[in-house]
Amino acid sequence: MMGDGKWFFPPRTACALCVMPPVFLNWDTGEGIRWLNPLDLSADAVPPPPQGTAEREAWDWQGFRAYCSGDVPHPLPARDSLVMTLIGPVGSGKDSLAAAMTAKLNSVSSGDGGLTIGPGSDFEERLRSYSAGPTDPASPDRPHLPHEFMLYNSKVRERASLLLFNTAGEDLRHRTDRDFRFAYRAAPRSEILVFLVSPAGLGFRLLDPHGEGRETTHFLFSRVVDFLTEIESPDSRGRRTVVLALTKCDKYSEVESFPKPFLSERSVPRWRKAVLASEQVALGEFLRSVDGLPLMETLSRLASPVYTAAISGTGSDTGADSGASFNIFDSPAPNTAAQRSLDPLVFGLMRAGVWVEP
Ligand SMILES: Nc1nc2c(ncn2[C@@H]2O[C@H](COP(=O)(O)OP(=O)(O)OP(=O)(O)O)[C@@H](O)[C@H]2O)c(=O)[nH]1
Ligand SMILES: [Mg+2]
Ligand SMILES: [Zn+2]
Repeated sequence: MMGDGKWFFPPRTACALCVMPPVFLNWDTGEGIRWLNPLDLSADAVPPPPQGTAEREAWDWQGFRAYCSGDVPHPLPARDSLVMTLIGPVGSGKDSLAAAMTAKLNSVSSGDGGLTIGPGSDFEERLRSYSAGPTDPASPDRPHLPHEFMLYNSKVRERASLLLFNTAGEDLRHRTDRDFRFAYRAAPRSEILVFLVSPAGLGFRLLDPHGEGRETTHFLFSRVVDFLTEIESPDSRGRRTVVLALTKCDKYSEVESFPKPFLSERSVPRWRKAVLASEQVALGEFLRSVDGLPLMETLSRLASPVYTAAISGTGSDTGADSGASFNIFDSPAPNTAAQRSLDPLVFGLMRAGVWVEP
């Protein structure tokens, strides 16, 4: 698993939390990294002994951890990690998507793609926090913090972590660039960016009276895209997966142009590339029919292709502004395919080359 210099998961090359200025990381030379003992942060940083040596093993046992050498020192995520950020207007379903993902992780089996995904340690706590109503916007003393998921590839026996950053719809309304940068600090370095649009954002106001309308959604997304392209580094575009997630698709059950197979789960093995490819075509046709292509074009400034996902059954909108309502103990709603909430992640894993088809 370690030591032979061949890693399945690509190592991060920059700290996801320090965007301005970016802190670049080199896990082999130690660039950008300070190794500290969390129990004694005042002690001097130490250089790590080479991997695979007995010295290193003893050193690891002492509990040294990688800290960022940026302005504000903080623990670095694992060497092998992917970052995913959710972006969308107020009430577009970000928390609900995160909750459904968390609850459905165990439906990814090694038979699907050689990978299994597990929550870190705090499954219950995380479901609660995703169900706590509208998310507060980030502020300097309360930044958005990621939840960590474990990725495990049983074929090559390697682990990596996935850091999921949820943001608030309110963040999109920030006026100053500084606030904006702060709220989306992990986005420029995210391998997976998910933009959520609920039916209102595609022009279905009657189905989704509380949602942000088409023009506003497009305007807000263009602002994020402008922000990201302005501070983009040459390496980020190639590594990035951008997904337009159509949320609350259960509301399209009576809409003729919406392809109905998306309202039920796929059969095993899920996420077969041929199936995904034909689904992309079907969703593309739906988007064209509702004049959603300009939105796709705007997002394609960040990466191409832009993937689409159809998310349904991650909440119910019945309690008006009650926030995410996904509950793993609920019986499924009529038009529900909550497993599909893992699609944005799977697209990202495939693109990062860490998903092996069975
Ligand atoms: N019908 C339906 N409603 C959903 C679905 N997913 C979420 N909702 C509802 O949409 C509302 C908003 O959901 P949230 O997940 O809190 O939205 P958010 O994007 O986190 O909102 P902010 O934190 O305010 O930015 C809640 O009432 C959810 O129950 C879905 O798949 N179908
Ligand atoms: Mg939220
Ligand atoms: Zn940092």
